[in-house]
Amino acid sequence: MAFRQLFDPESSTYTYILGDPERREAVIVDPVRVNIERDLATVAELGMKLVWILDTHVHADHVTGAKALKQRTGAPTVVNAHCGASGFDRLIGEGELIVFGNEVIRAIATPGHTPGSTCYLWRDRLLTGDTLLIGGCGRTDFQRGSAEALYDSITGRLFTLPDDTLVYPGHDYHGRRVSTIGEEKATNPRLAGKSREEFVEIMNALDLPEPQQIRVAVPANLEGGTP
Ligand SMILES: N[C@@H](CCC(=O)N[C@@H](CS)C(=O)NCC(=O)O)C(=O)O
Ligand SMILES: [Fe+2]
Repeated sequence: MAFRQLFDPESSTYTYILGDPERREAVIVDPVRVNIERDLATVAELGMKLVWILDTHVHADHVTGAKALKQRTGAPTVVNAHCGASGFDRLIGEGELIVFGNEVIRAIATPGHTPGSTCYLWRDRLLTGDTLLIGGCGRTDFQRGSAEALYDSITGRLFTLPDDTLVYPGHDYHGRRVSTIGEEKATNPRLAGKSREEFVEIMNALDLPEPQQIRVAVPANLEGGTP
């Protein structure tokens, strides 16, 4: 297997490249528009062909590179059907599989941060988008977010995975790169030992400033990003 975790310093976004070295096929998850040359170079260095372009949700803080990468590679773009997005080739739902080379990624629908937020499970690792962050979670105060739904998604879907499942988040604002389901269950301050009501109270009291790019990013991302 091949696996790369790439960082966008402006939005603190992680982009992931998953590859099958045998069949030389790769998948990218959450590409950022401004970094597509880097991402294409990484796929080329691996000697692979990009065959799927996935987004974990409609992002509010950066413009996705999905459509631009599709234009360059011909690979189809994917997002969850509940995102309300129109600019993607495949709208997926709970339990659907993305096949590349001899590998399979499973989509786990985890509404909460947004109604269409999806985690992607591949082998021993889970790409959580903004559903579960290291020591945190995605906010629920815009894009039809729901703290109740997020609690149910995290505790009911993600925390029932094996404890040693690796957690690769969509963002980290403190330089952390990877965690595990077991660690998040035990130490995530928003979730460890917290009831659903306590979690909702925490989320409703966050009072975060709007992402700087939200007014540009959301309309662009509903269309799959700018070509
Ligand atoms: N300062 C950042 C804020 C980004 C932000 O709000 N990120 C969302 C994800 S789209 C979030 O859920 N953040 C969780 C948190 O900050 O705890 C920006 O302007 O882009
Ligand atoms: Fe987000």
